[in-house]
Amino acid sequence: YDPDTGSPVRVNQVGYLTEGPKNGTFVTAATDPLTWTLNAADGTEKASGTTVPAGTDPTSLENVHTFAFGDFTEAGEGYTVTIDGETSEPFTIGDDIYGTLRTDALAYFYHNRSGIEIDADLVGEEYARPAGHVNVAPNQGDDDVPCQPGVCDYTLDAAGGWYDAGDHGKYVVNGGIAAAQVMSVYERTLTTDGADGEPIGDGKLAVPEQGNGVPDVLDEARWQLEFLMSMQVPAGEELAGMAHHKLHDEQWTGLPLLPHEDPEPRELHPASTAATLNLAATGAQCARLYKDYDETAAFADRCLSAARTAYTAAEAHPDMLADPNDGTGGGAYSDGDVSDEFYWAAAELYLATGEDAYLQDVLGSPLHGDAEAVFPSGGMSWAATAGLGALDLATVDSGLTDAQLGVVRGMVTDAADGYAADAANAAYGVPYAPDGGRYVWGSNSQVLNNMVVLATAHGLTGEAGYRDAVLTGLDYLLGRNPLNQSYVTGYGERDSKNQHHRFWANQLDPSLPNPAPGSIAGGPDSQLEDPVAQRELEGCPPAMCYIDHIESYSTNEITINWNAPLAWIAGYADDLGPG
Ligand code: 9MR
Repeated sequence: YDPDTGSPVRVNQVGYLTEGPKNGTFVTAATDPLTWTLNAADGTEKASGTTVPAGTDPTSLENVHTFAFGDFTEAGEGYTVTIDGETSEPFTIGDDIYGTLRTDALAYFYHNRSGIEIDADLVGEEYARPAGHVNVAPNQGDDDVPCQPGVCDYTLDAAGGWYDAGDHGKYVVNGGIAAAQVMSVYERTLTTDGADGEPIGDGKLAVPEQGNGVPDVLDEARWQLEFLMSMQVPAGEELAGMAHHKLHDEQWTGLPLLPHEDPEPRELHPASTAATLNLAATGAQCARLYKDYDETAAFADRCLSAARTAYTAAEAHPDMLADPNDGTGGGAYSDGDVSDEFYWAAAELYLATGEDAYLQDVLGSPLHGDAEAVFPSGGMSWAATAGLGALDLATVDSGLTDAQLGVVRGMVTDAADGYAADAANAAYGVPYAPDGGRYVWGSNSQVLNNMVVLATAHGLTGEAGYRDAVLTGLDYLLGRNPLNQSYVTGYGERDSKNQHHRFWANQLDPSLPNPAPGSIAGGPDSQLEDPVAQRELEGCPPAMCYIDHIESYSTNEITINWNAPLAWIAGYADDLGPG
């Protein structure tokens, strides 16, 4: 295993905030400190210092040094760092380095909408495409989807929503956390001192709903919320109020394949408790955010009613687990433990309604007060959602007593303390120390979700250490890592651009585009869970088990539930810069 990692001087290839920490990593056999120099674009030396030897980094099994130039605060572009004759990729120092990332990361969702034409006027000719799954041949359409045999005898109109990922499936579980985090991109701006939601307001994102009086980020989330609600089992049916786990093609399709060309029959899969609670949680969050706009007040009511019905149904069917073997034609997204989904849904319903019954379910949950259970060291994910509820309980105005608020905020800061310590211990500054050192499928999203917890703790306490760990997390994702890889398309000199995706498939068909800017790759997965990874990455150290190859779906896919925390973090980081 011998990847091309370019320069051994590793930096954030996008840049560093003027007043923020500025750290890098140097791969070298040397054991004594070395001199680093910071160079301006014209080559003049602007600062220098010595590296700190850090020994063997367990995530890359390489000997490394770290270096820090946070004291240097002169804004500019094209800076590089040179150590021992080796020079880094160029980077910027400035306050406005994450503004386009905030909107690009959100643009991902419009690009991946189902059931609507993607308009060239909004995305350019390269990314424009016809509507997918609207029952125009050869498509089967999502407007009248039958169940798998034996599952139900009705059909649902489940058109719309976002495609999950590189495939054309639509799943309620990862769809739920993604919708929640996109809504939280907006809600963060309401609950955090100094944040400014204007860059995602009406008229700011490239979405067809511009100018409708509602913040564009809420328009985007609504596209998915409507789909989530459409997955609910209709009244009068035996499982009324439950939500179907997912809808996707009968058989897996190959790459490349544009959505409107997908000829496979679509099928609804059985209802599950997890999906139902995703609907309850996101419906409740919807109710609380969309009621503020006249244009969406009725929609908010509909969300709340769906959320209540879903929660009641989940209580009546608390152990309908999705089948882990139901993975033909789409992902299984099975989850053997739904106590976290119950916690999340109860928290959101309490925050939406103020009702004591929901609060008692929060307080009575075995997870409540247990920071390690609510925020696992590996991070929140589609399968570990309790933290979403805890973050909202900690930040959204409610009738919680000071003591109750102390417990939830304590969980957030306890977890953040752990992630900050992980970042401080890591030679690459990453706030992610998974069990056994194993990087999981979608590890970059785990890093991001830990950063969301850190950023929330920063908002609650103002402690700079939390902010710094978020920023070193961004450094890791944008190039300061063992592969010298920026995992976000269009950001940094060595960016990922061949992610696993059925129509952003330029690697397979030059007439198709690469992923749109602002699309984050899943990242290193040390389990090597696809044939390309198994062939190309054998023997890789954990943080190097990644390849920018379109067929490596376990290391290089893109999904809505990974881009959502990227958008959240980009907004947070953009708001850190003055003005
Ligand atoms: O993100 C999912 C990851 O946590 C699982 O380990 C993996 C295998 O079950 O599945 C991932 O989700 C994929 C889904 O099953 C199918 N569409 C693409 C998703 C992202 O790779």
